[in-house]
Amino acid sequence: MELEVTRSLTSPRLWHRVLAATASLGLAAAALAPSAGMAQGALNVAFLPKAVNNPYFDTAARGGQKAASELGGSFKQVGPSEATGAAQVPFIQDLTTQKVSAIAVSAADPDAIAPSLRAARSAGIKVVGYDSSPAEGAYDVFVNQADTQGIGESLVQMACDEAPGCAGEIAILSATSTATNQNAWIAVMQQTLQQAQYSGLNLVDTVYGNDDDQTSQQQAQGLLQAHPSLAVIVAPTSVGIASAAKVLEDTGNAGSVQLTGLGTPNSLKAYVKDATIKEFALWNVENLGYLTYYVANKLVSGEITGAPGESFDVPTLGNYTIGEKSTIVLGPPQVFNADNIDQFNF
Ligand code: RAM
Repeated sequence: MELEVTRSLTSPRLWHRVLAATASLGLAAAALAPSAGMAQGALNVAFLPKAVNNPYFDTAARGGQKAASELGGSFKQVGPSEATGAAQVPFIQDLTTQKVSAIAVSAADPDAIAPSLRAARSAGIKVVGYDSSPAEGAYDVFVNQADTQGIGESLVQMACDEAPGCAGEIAILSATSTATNQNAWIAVMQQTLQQAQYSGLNLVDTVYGNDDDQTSQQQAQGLLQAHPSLAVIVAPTSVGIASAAKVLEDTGNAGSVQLTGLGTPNSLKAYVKDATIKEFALWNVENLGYLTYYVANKLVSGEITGAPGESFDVPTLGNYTIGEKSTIVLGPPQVFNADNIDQFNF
């Protein structure tokens, strides 16, 4: 588990109080002079998400592009269409051959991509993990979107909010079984469920939709069939939660089986308005990409090395200090519900 350093909220109850204010954080940034903070030589950063064609990663890419234009660097996003480590490896190898200055990667499988990332680092390329951490030793800095403990606890708290009387069967619809971020959150959920206040909740199943819409829908249907008394599905994946919402509506289970987790507001707005989903969470994904690009720039320029204790400023976001396992934390996430969802557009 990554140790957070700054700007995180660990209490799920506190998260619920973080309201729309965070939405505007950073997005109205004044443009910087193009050369401000720019690394020596051409700054050329490639983002490699778990998979392309996922709106979540497209939003992060927008933040990366914004930072690139502020810094006078170049930006590109490349990646596979399926979220596996094996499919990410050839992209890492290609980017290494191209001698990009930095690779920002969300690990679909931390161990599968570690050898190729280590080879990239040996070739002088900086590696920034974002969203889902690569293995230790295979990156320079990992940009965590929010405190891992806080995300896991909040997922349990939302399940408790949604289950009548905070009691009954719950199931997790995850992304891929190898994803660092998903597994870290699920581990925190399992620990949190041991607490007395959640003793009425019974985690009966964890299934994997691989961040693929069809597979996620099949897995959601499988949960409904296997667990006729299911109270809540928790889907900590932006793809899976939208797929599960569709299944609940299509099968007439919306309202009787509750759904919560992590997702993008635009993909879930309709489901919040018709009460298929009452609340879910996410962080400022554009800022995640923006911060990631700035970290890449600072590594390339030598302003930071990734060592714990180093601190630095990022325009509009503030000051960050690198913590254990060379990790920084973007900031607190946002809880979305019918009262605030119209204020967000991503
Ligand atoms: C999916 C991916 C990503 C996760 C989000 C919430 O897009 O699994 O890694 O952070 O959901």
